[in-house]
Amino acid sequence: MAKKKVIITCAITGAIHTPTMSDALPYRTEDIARQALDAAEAGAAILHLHARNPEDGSVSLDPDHFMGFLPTIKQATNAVVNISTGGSLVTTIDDRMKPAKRASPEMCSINMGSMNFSFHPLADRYDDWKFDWEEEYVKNSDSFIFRNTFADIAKVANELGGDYGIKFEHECYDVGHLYNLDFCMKQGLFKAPIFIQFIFGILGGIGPEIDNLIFMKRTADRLFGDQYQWSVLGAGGAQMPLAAAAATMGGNVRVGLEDSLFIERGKLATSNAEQVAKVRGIVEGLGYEVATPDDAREMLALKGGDKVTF
Ligand code: KMH
Ligand code: ZN
Repeated sequence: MAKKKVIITCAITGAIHTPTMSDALPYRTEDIARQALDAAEAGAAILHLHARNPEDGSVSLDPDHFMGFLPTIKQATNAVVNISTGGSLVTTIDDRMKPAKRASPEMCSINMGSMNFSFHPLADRYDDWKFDWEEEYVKNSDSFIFRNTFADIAKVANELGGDYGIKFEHECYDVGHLYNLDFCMKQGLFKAPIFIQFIFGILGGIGPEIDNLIFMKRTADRLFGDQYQWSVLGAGGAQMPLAAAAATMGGNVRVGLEDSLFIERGKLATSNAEQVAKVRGIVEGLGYEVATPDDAREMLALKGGDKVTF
C-alpha cells in the first residue's frame, strides 16, 4: 500500500518576529531566497512568503521587495510559492493583496476572521534592539485589530481566487473561523478541495492544547467532510509538538521562523531548513512520506507553476 503523503509548509520570515530576536531570521533579499531554497531542499513542498525591507528588516508589502526574491526561488526550485495576504495589521486588504496580484502565485494565505493578534509580551525579553522600529512595533501590537471582515474575505476570494486562479491557505485561529469558512463556502466563494491551516498559540486565537486540535479537526470534519485538506501551525514552543500530533492524526504540517524561532526549548533554530529537517524526521519516523511539490499540487488542485507571473 502506498504511504500517506504529508505536505510540509515552511513559513520563512513572516511579520511577527524582528531581527533582534534571532540572527537566523532572514530579511535581506538574498537571505530570504537562500533560506527558502534550503527549506525546499530539506523537504518543504510549499514556501509561505512575506517580504521585509532589506535595509532594516521591517515588514514590507511592497511588490518590488517580493520580486527581489521570487524569480530566484522559481529558477532554483519546483516548490509551490504561497504569498501572504496577512502581512500587515495596519493596512487595507487592497494593499495586502498587491504582492499577490503582481506575482500571481499558485497559493496565497487568506485569514478567516478579524481578531486581536498580539505579540507584545515578546518586547519584555529584549533590552537592546538592532533597529529603531522594532520595539515600538512589537509593543504596539497590543493595540492591533487584525481586520478580515466578510467583505475583505469576499474581495480576496473574488479577486485572487477568481481572477488569478490562486488557491488559498485558509488561516483559522479559532473554531469560529471554521464557521466563517463554511459560510463562505456556501456563498460559493471557495471551491473544494480547500486547504485549512489550523493555528494554535497566537495571542488572540485559540491556545495550543491538543484538546483544541481535536476540537478543530472534529468541527472541520463535520463542516467540510472530504472537501478539505488540513495542516497545523503551532506558534512558538508549540510548533514541533503540534506538528507531531498533526502528522499522527493524518494531517499536514507547517514550520518556519515565521511561527517559531526555536529548534527546541531554549535553543534558537539556525535556519528554516533546520526546522524542516526536524519535522521531516518526525513525519518519516511515523511511517509517512513527505509530499513533493507536485504531490502538493495534486492534493490541493493548484493551477501549476507555469501559471505564475514572476
Ligand atoms: N503568522 C501566522 C500566525 C498570513 O501570513 O496570512 C499566520 C499567517 C498569516 O501566516
Ligand atoms: Zn504568514
